[in-house]
Amino acid sequence: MVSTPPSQFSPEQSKIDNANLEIEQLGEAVAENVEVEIDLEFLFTRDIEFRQETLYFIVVDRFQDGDPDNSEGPNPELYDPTAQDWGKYWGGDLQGIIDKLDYLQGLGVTALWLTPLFEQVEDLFVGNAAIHGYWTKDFKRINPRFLAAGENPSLNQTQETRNTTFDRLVEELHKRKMKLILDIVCNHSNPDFSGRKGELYDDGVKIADFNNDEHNWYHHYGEVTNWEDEWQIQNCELAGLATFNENNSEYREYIKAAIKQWLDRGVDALRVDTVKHMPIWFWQEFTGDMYKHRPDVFIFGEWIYSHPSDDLSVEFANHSGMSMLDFGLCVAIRAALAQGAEGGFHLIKDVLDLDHHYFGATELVTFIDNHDMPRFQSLNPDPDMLRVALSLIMTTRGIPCIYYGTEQYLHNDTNGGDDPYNRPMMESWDKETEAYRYIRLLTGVRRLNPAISMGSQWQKYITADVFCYVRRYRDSRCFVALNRGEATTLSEVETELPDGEHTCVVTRNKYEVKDGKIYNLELEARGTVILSHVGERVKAQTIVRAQLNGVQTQPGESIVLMGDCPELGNWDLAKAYPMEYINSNTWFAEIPFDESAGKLITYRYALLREGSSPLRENIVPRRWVIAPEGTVKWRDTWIPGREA
Ligand SMILES: [Ca+2]
Ligand SMILES: [Ca+2]
Repeated sequence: MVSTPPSQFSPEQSKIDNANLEIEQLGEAVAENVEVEIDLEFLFTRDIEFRQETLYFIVVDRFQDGDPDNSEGPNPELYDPTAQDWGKYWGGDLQGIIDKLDYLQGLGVTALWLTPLFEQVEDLFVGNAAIHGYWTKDFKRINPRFLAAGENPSLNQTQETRNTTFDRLVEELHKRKMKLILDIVCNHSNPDFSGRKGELYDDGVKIADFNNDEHNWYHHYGEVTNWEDEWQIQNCELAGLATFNENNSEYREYIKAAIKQWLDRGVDALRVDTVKHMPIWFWQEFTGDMYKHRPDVFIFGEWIYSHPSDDLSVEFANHSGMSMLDFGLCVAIRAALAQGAEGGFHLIKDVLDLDHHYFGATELVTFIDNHDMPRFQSLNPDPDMLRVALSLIMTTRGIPCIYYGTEQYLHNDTNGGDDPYNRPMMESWDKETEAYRYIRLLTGVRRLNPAISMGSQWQKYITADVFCYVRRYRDSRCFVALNRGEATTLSEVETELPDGEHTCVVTRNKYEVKDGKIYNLELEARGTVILSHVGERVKAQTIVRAQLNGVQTQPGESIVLMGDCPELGNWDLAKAYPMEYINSNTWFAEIPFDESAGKLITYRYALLREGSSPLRENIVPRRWVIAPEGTVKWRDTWIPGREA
C-alpha cells in the first residue's frame, strides 16, 4: 500500500540501484582507502531535516592553533604556550578549524558543534580560564582569542562587511555543504572573578552587574543545595555562576537579539547549554522566536543525565520546541561497551524500549562521550570496542555526534580521564587510522540509506554480548549485528533483507539471505556486520515530512493522513496516505505533492483498526499551505478521535 514496486527499468529504480551501488563502492573505496567523492546532493531532503547529519564536537581552544599571533589574547597570563596548564588557553582558534576543514570533510562529518564563541571573562576563576566558553561577558561579541589579532569582535559592527575569521569559517563550511552548530548559554553569564560577578555587556556597553543589580537581571538565591528541588534547580546558582532572571523581559530581549545576530551570520543550528535550569515557558518563548526568525534552524538542548524514564527531561524533549542530547543512551553504551557491565546490550535495549516516551526519538543527538565526562577510550582503550560503540551510534536511531579526536584515539587518562583531562590538544591528523576510515564509511552509509536516519528500529537478537537489529523505512533496510564478546555463531537471525547475497559494508564479507534470514552468522570477537539495502525513495516537487505523535497505537492499528487534495485522497479514506510506524508514539511519512504544491490544503489524521471502524481525529481539519518546492516538516500531535 505504501508504494507499488517500480518497473524494472524506471528512472526511480536506477536511482535506487545507484544508492546501493554507491554504498558498495564506498565500502570498497574505504577498504582500499582511496579517495571517494560523496555526493551530498544525494541527500533525500534539504533544509531543516537534520537526521542525515553526522555531528562533530570541537573544544575550539584544544583543536588547532591556526594563528599563533592571537594566542596571548587580551590577558596573556591566561595563555600557556607549553600546553601544560589544563586550566589555561592553549591557543586553538577559528583559523585552526578552517585549516582542518578538508580533514573533517574527509572524515564525513557534516555539522560542526563548536564550544561557545562568545567573548568571555578574561580572568581566572579557581585557577581556570574560560577555555570552554561557558562564562560569557558579551553575547554580541566574538571571543577575540578565536579571531585574528586586532580583528573587530563586534557582530554589530561587522554585520555589513562580514569579513571576520568567523565569517570565513561559515563560508568555507557552507562551500563544503557542512553546517555550523553554535553552542549557546541562556542560563548564566559568569562567576566571581577578581571580586566581579555577572558583569554583562551589550556589544561593549555594560548592561548588568550581579553586585549592582539595579534592573533585576539576575536571581539572588545562592547555590543549589537540594538537587531534588525543581524550584532550586531553576532559580539557584550552579558553581557560583551569575544566574539570569528570565522573568525580566529586558534580559530575554537581549539574549534573543544576540542569538538572532549569530543566526543572521549563517549559523545553521544551536546547541543549548544547561536547559534544565530554566523554566520550560522560557524555552518555548525562545525557540518560538528563533523559528520565527529562522524557520530552518535545528535546535537541541543539554539536559544533564536526561533519561526516558525521567518525566521532567521527557517533558522538555517533547514540549520545549527543541530536541535533546541523549544522555540515557550514552550512559547505557558506556556501561555496556566501555565498562563491561554484566547486563551488556540489555542496558542499551532498556533505553531504546522507552523510545515511545519521546515525540522525536529519531531526532535525539547520540554520543558516547563529551567534554564533561571521561572519554570512552579513557574507560576502555580497546580500539575494537570503540569500533563497536561507533557502529552502534552511527546506525541506531538518533543523530550521532563524534567528540573531537575520537578518530585519532585521542585520550589522556590522568585522574581517570575526567575533566579537564578529557580536553587534550588534538595531536595528530592521520587520515589512515582505522577509526577515521570507519567513521567516514558509516557517515556515507547514513546519508545514503534513509532507514538509518529516519526509520524504525527492531531488535532481532539479544544477549549481554550480542545485539542484532534492523532499521526499516518503507522498503529500505539496514541490518546490524554487534558483538562485544568473543567470536560466536548465531544459528539463525532475521534480517528483513530481500533474499539473495548481501555484502557487509564493514568487512566486505558476503552473506546469503534466505526467507529474510541469515543462517550460521559468524561474528568475530568485537565484530560488526552491517548490511544495507536502499529501496524506493519518495520523489516530488514538494515533499512533506509529516510526523505524528501522541497516538498510542496497538498492534493491528495504523495511521493514515487524509485531506482535501488528490495527494491525500480528497477525503476518501481508502485513498488516504499511509504513514510508517516508528514506535507506538510516533508515525512518520514523506508525502509527495505535485498537483497541490504551492496550494492551501486541509488535512487530518485517522486511525485504522482491524475489525473496528476507523477513528478520525476529533478536530476541524488543519489548514496549511504546501511549499511550492523542496522539503518541509510537519510535527503534529494526535487529537483523539470520537467513538460513534
Ligand atoms: Ca591561536
Ligand atoms: Ca536558572
